[in-house]
Amino acid sequence: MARLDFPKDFVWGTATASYQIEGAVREDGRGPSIWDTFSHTPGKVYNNDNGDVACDSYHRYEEDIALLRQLGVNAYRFSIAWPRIFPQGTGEVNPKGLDYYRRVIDKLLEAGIEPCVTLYHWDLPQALQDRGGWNNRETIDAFVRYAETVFKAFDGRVKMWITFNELWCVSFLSNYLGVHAPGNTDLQLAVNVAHHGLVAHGLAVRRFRELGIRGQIGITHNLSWTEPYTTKPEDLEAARRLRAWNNEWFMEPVLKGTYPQFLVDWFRSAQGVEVPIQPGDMETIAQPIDFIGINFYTGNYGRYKKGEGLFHCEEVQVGFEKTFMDWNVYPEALYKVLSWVKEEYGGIPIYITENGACYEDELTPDKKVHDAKRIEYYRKHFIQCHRAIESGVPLKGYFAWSLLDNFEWAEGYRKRFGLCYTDYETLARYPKDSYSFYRKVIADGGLDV
Ligand code: IFM
Repeated sequence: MARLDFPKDFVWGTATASYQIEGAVREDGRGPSIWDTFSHTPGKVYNNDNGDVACDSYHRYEEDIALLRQLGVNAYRFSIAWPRIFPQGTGEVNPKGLDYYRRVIDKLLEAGIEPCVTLYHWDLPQALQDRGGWNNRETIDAFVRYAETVFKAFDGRVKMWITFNELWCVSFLSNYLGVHAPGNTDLQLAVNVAHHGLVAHGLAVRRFRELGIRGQIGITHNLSWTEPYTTKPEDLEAARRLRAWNNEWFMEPVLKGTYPQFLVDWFRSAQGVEVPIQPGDMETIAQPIDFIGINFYTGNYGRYKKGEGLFHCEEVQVGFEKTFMDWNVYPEALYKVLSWVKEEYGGIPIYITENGACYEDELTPDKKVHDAKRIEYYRKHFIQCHRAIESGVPLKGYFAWSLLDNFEWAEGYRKRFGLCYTDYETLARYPKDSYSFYRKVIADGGLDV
């Protein structure tokens, strides 16, 4: 048995997002978001579930913070719902929206937990979508106004800020694959959305610096790893295209001020799609940031197959265990991603801002959940985090997804990622075995393997 100790100042946390946990969608002046519209459109979400009530964290946040305190985390990542702050996206600030997050932040600080705020975790005000959403550059200006309002309101109390969560999902999953709100299926539109999100990120960072806001700011990308199945050139290239679509397309503009040229050419020649870059955009996007957030869940093997998807790359099944999302359990891919980020982008501090697993949980009559597979998933990923740190990757912290089971977007409530089980009938929360496991890792500052 070996002992894996993490650095003393390692940040241990959990993460959630507003629409997934809050509920109270019509309370205290909140305006509708694209997720209200989408989830209320029959057939878009499994079982036609929606976030009207979700985990009711809007009313139960004190209970959630008590769970965080018992867990022993030193940070909690949550997102602010833009439509609570500006119900119509722009216009007058809604003070009650700010008050809610002030209460959450105060409670966290009282509990000795650092708040880590994500500004955009997908709940775009519907009023902005009605004017074109992220396809319209006016949404960028609205975002910057929203961001600066929140920066000023919580300056000094929030020390860690994330502009966007997973622009790949905001753009390609939501506007090309049509799986998430607003549900479009147009590649040019998706590329526009990705670009405008990146510009909005850069402008918000610039504003953060101009205002002299204290603390660190970064962005979170969902990265994954496609390993080529063979060393044949066509397989190497196919896997590379898929990795670049998931990873470089978002990392390179932010950290180098360029798009991966071969993919720009690919989009242009294979799809007739152009990136809508305006003068100054790339400099804006590449504002220096303090850290990069990585959400990591899975990876795969890929090989060339003509006509397969956008990039002629098919996934090869090599016998990985799968989670209930049907995602491969491939912990070494986390190490590969972290090592690649260090090699490609130098010493930028990294936080894993999400990692976790969905399994079919069962609540026993004595209100326990014996989620051994989730524990194993965490254990294996902690080993890879430790391995990365040992090899010199500047990994500074880890946020488990998620504190509690919640609204899993198009999958509704059937897919559970929580360390705590949510009983959606009573809204009671029950810590699972994985919660106790994580608590011990945090308390011990590491684990025996
Ligand atoms: O639930 C989501 C989260 O909102 C964004 N990252 C992936 C999670 C699991 O699918």
